[in-house]
Amino acid sequence: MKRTFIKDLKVCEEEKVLLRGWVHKIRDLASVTFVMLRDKSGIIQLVCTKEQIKGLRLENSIEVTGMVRENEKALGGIEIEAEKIDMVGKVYYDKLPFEIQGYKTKVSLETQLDYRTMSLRIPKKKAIFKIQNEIEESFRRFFKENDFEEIHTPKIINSGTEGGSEMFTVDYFGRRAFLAQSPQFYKQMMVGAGFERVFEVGYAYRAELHNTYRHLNEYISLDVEIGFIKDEKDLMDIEENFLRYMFKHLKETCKEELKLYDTELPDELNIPRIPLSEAQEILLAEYGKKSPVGNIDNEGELLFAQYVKEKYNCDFVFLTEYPTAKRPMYAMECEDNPEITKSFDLIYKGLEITTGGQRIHDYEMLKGKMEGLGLDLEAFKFYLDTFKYGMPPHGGFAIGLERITKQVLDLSNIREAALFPRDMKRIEP
Ligand code: AMO
Repeated sequence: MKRTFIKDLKVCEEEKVLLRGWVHKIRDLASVTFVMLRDKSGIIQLVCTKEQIKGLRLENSIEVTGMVRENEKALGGIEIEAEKIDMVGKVYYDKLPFEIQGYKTKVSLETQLDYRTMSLRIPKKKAIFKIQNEIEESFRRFFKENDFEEIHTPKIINSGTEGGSEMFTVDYFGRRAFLAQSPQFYKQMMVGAGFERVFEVGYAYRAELHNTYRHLNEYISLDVEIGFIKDEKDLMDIEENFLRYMFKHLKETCKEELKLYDTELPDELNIPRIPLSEAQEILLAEYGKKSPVGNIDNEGELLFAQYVKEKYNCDFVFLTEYPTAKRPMYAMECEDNPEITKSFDLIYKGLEITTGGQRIHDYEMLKGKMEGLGLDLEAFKFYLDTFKYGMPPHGGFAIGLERITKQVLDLSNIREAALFPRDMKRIEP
């Protein structure tokens, strides 16, 4: 008999089915015994005999054959009258690390992460990754539908892309190599390679000494790069269109999962675009909040998000015109003011989820910029050479997948949105 997933069970279909899954809950009453069976797609009530549940414990994995019956009182209006239950996966524990059924939020995040395969069995925790999966799916679909091609670029590299010293080193056959902080150079090179429009879903590594609710040392970056743009406004337009597409897709595909998280997804999206310096002035005038030179700190981001929500009724804001001194060497300067770049950040509910911008595409200009910064041109030759052969005006952006998931669901810690998070203290499980 073919196995049926719980989500595919239909009311009024009195037929025999084969189900597989885990024992979620056992209710052994005087007159009747119920087992709640959980599989990857849902939970269903089994009506069993005392004999059938002998030796059965929570989280045993089992195989069940039985008849589908209608029952108004049961979850989803149906239950299974079990004919045969086979235990296919034994359990070996004295006490579960925490309850899966009736899970209490007081289980610390550390414990949840220590027992990750168990915490992921909790339907509400699992839902995070269904939603994350659909964010990724909508990203792929949207960009493919818009003539982008998916690429995969190396994660072991020989030079930094984002500046700073936040790189993990790797012993590469006796040579020093690094883990990529971003596919930045390679996605630009792929525009130069004639692909014009590319995207990548891949890991990025940051050796940042940050132990916060919003930093991971290994995160998934949704990267985009586009050739023949006019300026950075084209990039913000496309990111905004993607977000509209993503929210629609999530509403269509994750109804049940979203319900578990009491979160509102916008029906319409018109994201204000505000120059960074203006945002800093508003923060000072409205909240007496001083900002660091050329940036807004985390508290400022949260306050500014509050301001934007009140004024524009929007959870997002593009901060534009970041100072040249604060952006990596590849950022394109504004024609009328070399002090600022054609770049932006996207803040979502007070957290930066994207950085993007137009890049320098002229060989001489880029070379001059790198020399000015004292960079070793030899180490960047593979990148710089691309610009000798008719590199078009281009730009792109990157969205942190765990960060956008965290913000969609209002999770309090980014680690909740990573299956097996890597942070300063944790490299297992
Ligand atoms: P940036 O360094 O701002 O830009 O990173 C882009 C986005 O990636 C996410 N992110 C992180 N998420 C979790 N933990 C971290 N430690 C972390 N660091 C970054 C954030 C951030 O907005 N090359 C540029 C992008 C571009 O211009 O195309 C870059 O990597 O969501």
